[in-house]
Amino acid sequence: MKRRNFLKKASATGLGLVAVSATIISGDSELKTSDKKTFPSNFKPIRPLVIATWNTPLAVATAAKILQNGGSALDAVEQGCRIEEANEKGQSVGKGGLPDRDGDVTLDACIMNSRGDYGAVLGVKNIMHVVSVARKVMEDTPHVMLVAEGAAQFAVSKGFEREDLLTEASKKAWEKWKVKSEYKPIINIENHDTIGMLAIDVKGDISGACTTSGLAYKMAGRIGDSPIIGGGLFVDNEIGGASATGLGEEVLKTVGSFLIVELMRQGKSPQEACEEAIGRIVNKPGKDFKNFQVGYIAVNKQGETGAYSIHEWFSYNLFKEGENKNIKSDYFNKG
Ligand code: SD4
Repeated sequence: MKRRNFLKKASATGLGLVAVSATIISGDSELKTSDKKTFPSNFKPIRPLVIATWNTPLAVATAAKILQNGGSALDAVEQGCRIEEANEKGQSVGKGGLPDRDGDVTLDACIMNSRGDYGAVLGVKNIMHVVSVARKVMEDTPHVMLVAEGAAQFAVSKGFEREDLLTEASKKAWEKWKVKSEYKPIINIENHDTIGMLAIDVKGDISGACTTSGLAYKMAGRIGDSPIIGGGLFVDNEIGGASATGLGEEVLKTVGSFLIVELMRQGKSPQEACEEAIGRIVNKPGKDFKNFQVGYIAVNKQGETGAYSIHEWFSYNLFKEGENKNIKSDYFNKG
């Protein structure tokens, strides 16, 4: 039953819903429209634009170049993310990513286009460019997610090559970790280069992608937020997009990226929306957020951006109006 009909029926049957609060009815799309942030008629949306988690200047420059040449936001985010996947020094993504407890590098990635399509691969071994495999899942299969060996076989069928992703440096780090085998997420140290990227192309269309090797020394089979729609990434071409980094379990429990986009839909700026999403994590009763980090980035359709994290030292790269800058994010825990 439509909400309006339900309300009519309820008052006709004397259920006494006269004092229905604004929060209850705020889900109605007619009302939501009136809540939407309005921009002056001469407001020019900022485009093209790229925003990505952490200090990822080359990835962002690569994406920006595609957009400046008239390419699509989808191509931009895919190619941008591939830069970090191929960067062996980045130990949270692609080749060189830190392995799980058993020494296996397993990768997660997803991608969303401006039509709201989504593709993802989870827990994939031995394939470097998982963001591109995720795109193939989105475009060439009737599914949205492929996992582990099935995803790797699909990748191989599409021409991707299997290769060893464990570099000497990551192997050494894992061997050192094995001595104590202590698992605790370390703020900003193990979580420093998962890339979540959002782009707006010259036509104003928005796409996003996210790729990671997940938490270092995770349990075999563990999947975080990065490849999960609404967790590590969400894009709605009418509203904007959001992406996450940090302790995926906390992002998933609050459906962080979806939450941010929905808050923007209700009229919040990207900055306000990111702050509220962090608030949902840190304000849980008894939540000890001191020992983990979560960071969000967001952009709306007009090209306004936002970023917020629990702790200091989260940063993001932003390309707009011809400039590509690394910017330190504001954060919650100011002691
Ligand atoms: C995860 N969110 O798997 C990812 C980890 C991350 O930088 O962001 N690392 O939980």
